[in-house]
Amino acid sequence: MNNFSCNNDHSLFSNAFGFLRLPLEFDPYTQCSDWVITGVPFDMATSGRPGSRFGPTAIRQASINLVWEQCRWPWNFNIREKLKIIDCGDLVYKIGSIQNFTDNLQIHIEHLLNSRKKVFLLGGDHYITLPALRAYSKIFGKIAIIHFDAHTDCYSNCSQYDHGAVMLYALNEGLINPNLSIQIGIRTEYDTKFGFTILDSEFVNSVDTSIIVNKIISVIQNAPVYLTFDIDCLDPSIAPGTGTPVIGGLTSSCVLKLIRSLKKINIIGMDIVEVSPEYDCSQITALTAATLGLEMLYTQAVIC
Ligand SMILES: [Mn+2]
Repeated sequence: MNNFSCNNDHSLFSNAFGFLRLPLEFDPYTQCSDWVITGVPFDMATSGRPGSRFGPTAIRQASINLVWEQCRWPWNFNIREKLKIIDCGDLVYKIGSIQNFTDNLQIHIEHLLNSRKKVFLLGGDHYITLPALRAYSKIFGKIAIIHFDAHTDCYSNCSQYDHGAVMLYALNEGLINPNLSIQIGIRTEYDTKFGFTILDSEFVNSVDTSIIVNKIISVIQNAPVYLTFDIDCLDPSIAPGTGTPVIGGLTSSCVLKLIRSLKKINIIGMDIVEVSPEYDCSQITALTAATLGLEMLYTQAVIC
């Protein structure tokens, strides 16, 4: 019978449930774990092309390609032996109600944080980060953010529910400390008045990655940090599957180096957002997101 068990399934296409083929745990609050992955299939705050509600499923599907490696290169250990990760499936909310979605996500994260778990969200559009920051701020006070994006998401002409104003609302609500926060990969119009350290894509693409790493560490210091990764910080030639692509972005090898350097940072929560599989080619955006997600988790396993 064992031959028919999904535990023995090493295929890249079947029995694909949670991230990294983890079984779905629908009661994550009482389960023992370090990190809880939650899919957030929400894209009602998208200003450009919708479709990131299908992001979590695409990322999970692509992550199956990463399961066969016991120790992901170039790490020298098996993450499963150092970090307990569970995937609790997708957040459920009343379809059509952005407020219900907002409340449900914040409550879900608060429950997890109160049971001493960290949360890794798979979006969804970037609006999902706002209820997450509200939950984190309730427990940790004003936190720092590392924000990878093509946009600052500080645009003042947005409605209450808009993925282009998430960081502005987070600032106005006092959830984050801009002086301890950094935005990386920006290449649309921006204003420095908000206090963030901004490393635009032209700068990131023209200097050695070690300079960027040192800058991140010097800005963040020892502050508790929420890492939010908008996939559109990457160049559209690498990550076309997203709602608001902008050319001139970062390369995946640059971003891999930056993510791997974050093992020295006190990360308390993470997300990857804006993967929109409808505009993807050969699942490359989903694979990139899945791989970066695994790399983010590896940085946390080093700390354990
Ligand atoms: Mn964004």
